[in-house]
Amino acid sequence: MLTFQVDDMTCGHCVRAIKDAVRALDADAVVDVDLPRHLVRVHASRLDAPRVHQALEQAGYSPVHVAASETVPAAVGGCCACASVRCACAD
Ligand SMILES: [Cu+2]
Repeated sequence: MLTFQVDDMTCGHCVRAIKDAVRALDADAVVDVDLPRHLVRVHASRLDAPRVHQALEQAGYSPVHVAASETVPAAVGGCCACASVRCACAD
């Protein structure tokens, strides 16, 4: 499993764009997104971290690869910056 912290993933639109970017590399990839914590987990045996990182960058995001053993801090600060789509972390 590859885990990325993507702090500029802020809403459902971003989630879809990120999933699409990963699945463009590997149609069988499973992408779990934890939007409140800005985490993207990719389950794909055919992909490695640099390829996923590059795809997310090309989709317009700033991913940081997180080693599996690292604990990820809880999301800091406010909520979604996208006004057009309802943010999943608003509840
Ligand atoms: Cu967004």
